[in-house]
Amino acid sequence: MSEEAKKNQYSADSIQALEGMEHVRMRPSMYIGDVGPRGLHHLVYEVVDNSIDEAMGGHCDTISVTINEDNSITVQDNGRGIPVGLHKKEGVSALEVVMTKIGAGGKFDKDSYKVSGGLHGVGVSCVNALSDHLKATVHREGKIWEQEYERGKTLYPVKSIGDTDITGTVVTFEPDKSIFTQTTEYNYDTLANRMRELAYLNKGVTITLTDKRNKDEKGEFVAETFFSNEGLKEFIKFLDETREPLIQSVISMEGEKNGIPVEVAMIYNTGFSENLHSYVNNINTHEGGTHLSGFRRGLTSTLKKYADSSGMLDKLKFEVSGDDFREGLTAIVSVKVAEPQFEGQTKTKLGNREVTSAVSQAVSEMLTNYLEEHPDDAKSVVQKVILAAQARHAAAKAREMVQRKNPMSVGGLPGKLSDCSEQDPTKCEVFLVEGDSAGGTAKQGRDRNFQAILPLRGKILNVEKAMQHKVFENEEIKNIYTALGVTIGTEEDSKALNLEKLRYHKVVIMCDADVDGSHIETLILTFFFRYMRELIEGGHVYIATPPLYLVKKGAKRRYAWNDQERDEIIESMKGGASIQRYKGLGEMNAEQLWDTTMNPEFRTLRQVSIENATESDRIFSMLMGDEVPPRREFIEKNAVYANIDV
Ligand code: 0RA
Repeated sequence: MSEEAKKNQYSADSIQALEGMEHVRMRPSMYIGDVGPRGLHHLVYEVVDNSIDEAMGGHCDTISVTINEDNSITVQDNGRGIPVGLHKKEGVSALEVVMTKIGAGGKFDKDSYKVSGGLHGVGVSCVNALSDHLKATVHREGKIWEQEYERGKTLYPVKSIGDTDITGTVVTFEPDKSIFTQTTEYNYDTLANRMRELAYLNKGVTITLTDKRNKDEKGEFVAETFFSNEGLKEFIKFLDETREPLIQSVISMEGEKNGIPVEVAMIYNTGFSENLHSYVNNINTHEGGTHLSGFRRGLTSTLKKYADSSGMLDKLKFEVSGDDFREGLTAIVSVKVAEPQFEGQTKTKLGNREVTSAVSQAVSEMLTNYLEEHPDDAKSVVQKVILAAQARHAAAKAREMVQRKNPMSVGGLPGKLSDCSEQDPTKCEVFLVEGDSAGGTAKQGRDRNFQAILPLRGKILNVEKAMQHKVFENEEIKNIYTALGVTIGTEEDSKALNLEKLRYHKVVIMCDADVDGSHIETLILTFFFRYMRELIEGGHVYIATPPLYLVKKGAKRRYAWNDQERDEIIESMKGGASIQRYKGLGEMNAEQLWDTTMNPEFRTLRQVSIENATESDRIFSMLMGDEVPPRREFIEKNAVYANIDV
């Protein structure tokens, strides 16, 4: 290539790089999912993932994440440091390439086993593009190197700013307020949950999280250190902390099958729910996929073989099904896949076919060993499976009742449902309302064209403590199924929810804004989480937010949703205002309920999402389970009423 051609090539490349970065700024959602709180936190995960990669290669054992006072984030690791030398093809420092080229990642380090990377695997350059300001500092070969950027644009060439005797990379970034318009405030708990999860998934790596915005009682910054010696084994103990174990110890394995690193840990508890968590390259695969199928296959075939040969099934009059082996099971499957194919609605379902048999084999070997070495535990598990099969038999009948009713015929709808006239489900909403009296008010206040009301009587069943057939026999729960028009069981999965005939695309939980109301709200959410997870994942579940106060002065009426708003309104009215505290929905008349809580123009609906299914699972089992002490601790820690952000 001539000098001239080289120059042109270089500028062509840098234009391409620029275009890549511009594209990230133009279409951020394509890269980080969204520009709400989720996307904002995703930036941190993306940077941390790079350090995790370095740790997985065995070059790093400590990562620190700091939320700075101004909500900027600093991530530091003690790895080798991003190379700063000339990148031959690009003609600039490798550091600059990593920071400014979309998809550059670790391309020039082919030998490293690179499987981590954020959900979208976009790399740190994407974080750079979406940051007002970013500074990268590298400690490497005795020198400190630095480069800064604004909205992804390099401010100066990589320079050396001094000497050092450590190695590692430090990245500080400030998310761009013009992109993250909703909020640029980081949530400590959200980051802590993810760092804890990463520590369990990558044992031996110390991850610290420091919040410089807040101090504790001792006057020190709020901080936590996450570290796990035993990885998934400890993760299981953490998840099942509030459940009673059925067997002596956590069953676990770690190894490579057909070239795929596989880690599995599981335990049985005395409860009835199935809690499976799966990860691919440290990413939570909510929708499951081939690794989870492999786990199920290995578990079922091994346990079935054992149970058959034990003779314990001989007296059973019906077949044991796959589901029966998973009642009271908590398990985590974590695999590392070089080129993962993500499928499904939220791109969290693993598609790689070859993974199924790898995981299945791993699970078979692990379980066969355990059952041989722990005959007492093996017996307890088989006994539990038999109980589950019997309960399922009873449940099948109850479930048939739920399924048989055809929700499309008016006759089949629950009598308590006040339906809307609109036929297009995408335009329809149903309010699940606590109590008949509030239900009556809601019925008067609603817009009957598109809003339906289903009153629920008092406390609904705590599904966390109930066996399946009790759940399907429950009157209120049956009403919810028929009103929504959803059925259970698809061709692929006997437990999956069939949403094809969902009659309302918004399902709104409307409860009193007090402790009882929040308890009922939690009971309903628990039911949705355990039995209608797909409804939450589809973004159909919402929580209504009735106001707490009515402030009146003469003919003026204003509503307040918290104490601060109330005080501001009182002040703006300049004295003489009277305040009414709404203790329940029942204290509002139909018009007030419409104005504040139901009218789409003015209401605030909180959409329920499963940001972290693992954490939600723990919270539900804790709030709803048998063990009281941890629940009290949780509620005390979370003030007057536990506002679960699932
Ligand atoms: C590629 C090559 C080498 C290090 C890294 C990437 C690296 C990247 C990040 C991102 C955050 N922390 C990091 N630490 C290291 C080093 C190659 C070598 O030294 O031979």
